[in-house]
Amino acid sequence: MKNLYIPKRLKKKRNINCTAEDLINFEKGIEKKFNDGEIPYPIHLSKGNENELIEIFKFISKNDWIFSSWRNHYHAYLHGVKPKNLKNQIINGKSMYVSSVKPSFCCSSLAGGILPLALGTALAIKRKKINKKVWVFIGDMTSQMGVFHEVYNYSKNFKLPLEFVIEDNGKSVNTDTKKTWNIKKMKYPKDVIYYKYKLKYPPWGTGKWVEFK
Ligand SMILES: Cc1ncc(C[n+]2csc(CCOP(=O)(O)OP(=O)(O)O)c2C)c(N)n1
Ligand SMILES: [Mg+2]
Repeated sequence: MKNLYIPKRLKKKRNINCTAEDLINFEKGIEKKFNDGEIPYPIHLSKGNENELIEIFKFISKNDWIFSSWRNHYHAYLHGVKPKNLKNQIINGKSMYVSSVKPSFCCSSLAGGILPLALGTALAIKRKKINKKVWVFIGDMTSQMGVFHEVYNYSKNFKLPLEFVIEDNGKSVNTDTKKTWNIKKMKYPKDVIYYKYKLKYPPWGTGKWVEFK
């Protein structure tokens, strides 16, 4: 995949049985429930990055920690949160902060808010000498926040077991990220995972006017 960069030092850890179609169908189910007025809470749907995420999750052990954002349904599904459990959490208003103890999965709906949590977890894992890694998924706009640079530097300087995945859809809601920062080409350190994609849903909701039941 030309639009996906994975550093060579990373090794594959597991097979992913789930297909792009499984992911798309899961989100379609949520879209339908939302449009039918059955989810009176904010939702953020994913579409367009199935193949990139399926590839990335092959490098993630099932015991590792995942930290994600408001747009987390695909990450949770791929990390092994059972689809029924995931769907229930979303229906009950937790689309933006799905969580799970086993597999270890945590989100924050605050832009940048997840980074210090991922860092702290990686620090604890290192101190306790546990054989796990932490993976934090952030968007292109979040990657331009000061907190990303602090967390990145701290984690590298202290050699923490923290991997960064930058998901670049070019936008922050409807704002053009590169235009905002006057950037010609997004640039990242060579040791982060990076992919570019086009989000095939609106930034939040489904684009339809919904009357809640
Ligand atoms: C502190 C904070 N400010 C504003 C928002 C509103 N907000 C929700 S999603 C989002 C877009 C962030 O863009 P990016 O990091 O590229 O993530 P994407 O949704 O494009 O994957 C913003 C600004 C927020 N969640 N938290
Ligand atoms: Mg974005």
